[in-house]
Amino acid sequence: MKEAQILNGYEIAKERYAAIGVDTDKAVAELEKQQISLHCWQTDDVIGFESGEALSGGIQTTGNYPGRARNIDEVRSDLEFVKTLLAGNHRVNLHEIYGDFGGKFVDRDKVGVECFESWVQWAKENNFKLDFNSTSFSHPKSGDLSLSNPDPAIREFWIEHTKRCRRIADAMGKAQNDPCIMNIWVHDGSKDTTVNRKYYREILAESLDEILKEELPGMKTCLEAKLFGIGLESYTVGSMDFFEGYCATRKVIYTLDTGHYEPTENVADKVASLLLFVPELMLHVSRPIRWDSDHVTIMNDPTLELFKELVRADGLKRAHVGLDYFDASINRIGAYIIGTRATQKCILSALLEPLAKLREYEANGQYFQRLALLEEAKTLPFGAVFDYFNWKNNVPVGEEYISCIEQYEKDVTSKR
Ligand code: RNT
Ligand code: ZN
Repeated sequence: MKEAQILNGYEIAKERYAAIGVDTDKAVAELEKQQISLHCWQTDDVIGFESGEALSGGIQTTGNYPGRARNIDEVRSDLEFVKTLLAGNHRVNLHEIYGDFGGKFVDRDKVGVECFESWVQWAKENNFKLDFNSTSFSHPKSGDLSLSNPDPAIREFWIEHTKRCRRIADAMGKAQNDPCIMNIWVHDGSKDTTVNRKYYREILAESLDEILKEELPGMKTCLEAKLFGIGLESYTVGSMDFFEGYCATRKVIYTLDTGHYEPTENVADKVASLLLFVPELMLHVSRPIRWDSDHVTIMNDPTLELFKELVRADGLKRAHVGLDYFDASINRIGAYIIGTRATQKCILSALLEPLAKLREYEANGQYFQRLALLEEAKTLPFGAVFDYFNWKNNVPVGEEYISCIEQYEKDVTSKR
């Protein structure tokens, strides 16, 4: 797109928004500050570098598009390329199985900071901040139950793993002078009718209490709830109710993965309740199609609503925004850019809402006016502001990134 076109479009948009009390420059500045945690597992279909064990634990990737990253250098090179196509400074979200194990097998109860030193170094060189995840899936000891396992040996193994991961996250946070956000998701559940439902939840709560005992100022822990997993359809130990209660009573960050709720549930509406009772939120922005299918995030109604609710609740500053999908059926780098830019579009759209006026209408009981303005806001020249945002940050504007990704595919990923 031509520079003059972008700037003219922006000037018109700026005036139009100003007329309803919205400052577009301010919204763009806020969006520039909003970091998005890029989930490293989109590069290689959640395989990692531990042993190449098949993905298990209720999650699944589908597709075999060529060009999957096969080793640590390829994951890093893909992420470095991704960075060139995104405005703003972002984070990289690592799973434990993406450690730099130096060709050796390091079991999960033996992992330590040394396995992530090269990541810390790489992140520093590339101006990324790191986030982290313990990994309880894809392991011979995963089974159906990990932290909620009645067998003390298995439970201890996973407690030890998770404690070590928290220490790794702490070291990352200290090295980058910014807390590393560590997510704990365990797949624990059961395929069929379960009668001891409360029992496993008691064990999970006990395990988590044990894990969280250690004070680690360089990191923050968050806990992810889920509806069900593949092969674990009837019962999920770490359900919504479980983690809402746990996070509220223990004051722990709640991870809201948009793929983890009933298909007709209004996920966005959870934000304004959760923010009253948990310290912060971690978001896994995803797109479920019929189930938790982890499709590439797009600018759709649920995602728009999610960020509108966050802005309306003044909660964006209490939310850590991350992505969580794994699509192996299309160009994986393309999947990153579509999803990250879609998330940025949804955030921008929320920041451009004429909130002051809408609140005034609501307070006065002027409900026709409120609905009318919400409708009109949908067709304001939002795209011109998003184009300007990308132009201002020297990254491709609009569909220009398609050819950049095609070029990278030609030069790099197609040769794998
Ligand atoms: C699984 C959870 C979890 C994983 C990642 C790989 O349903 O969403 O966040 O996707 O940890
Ligand atoms: Zn998730």
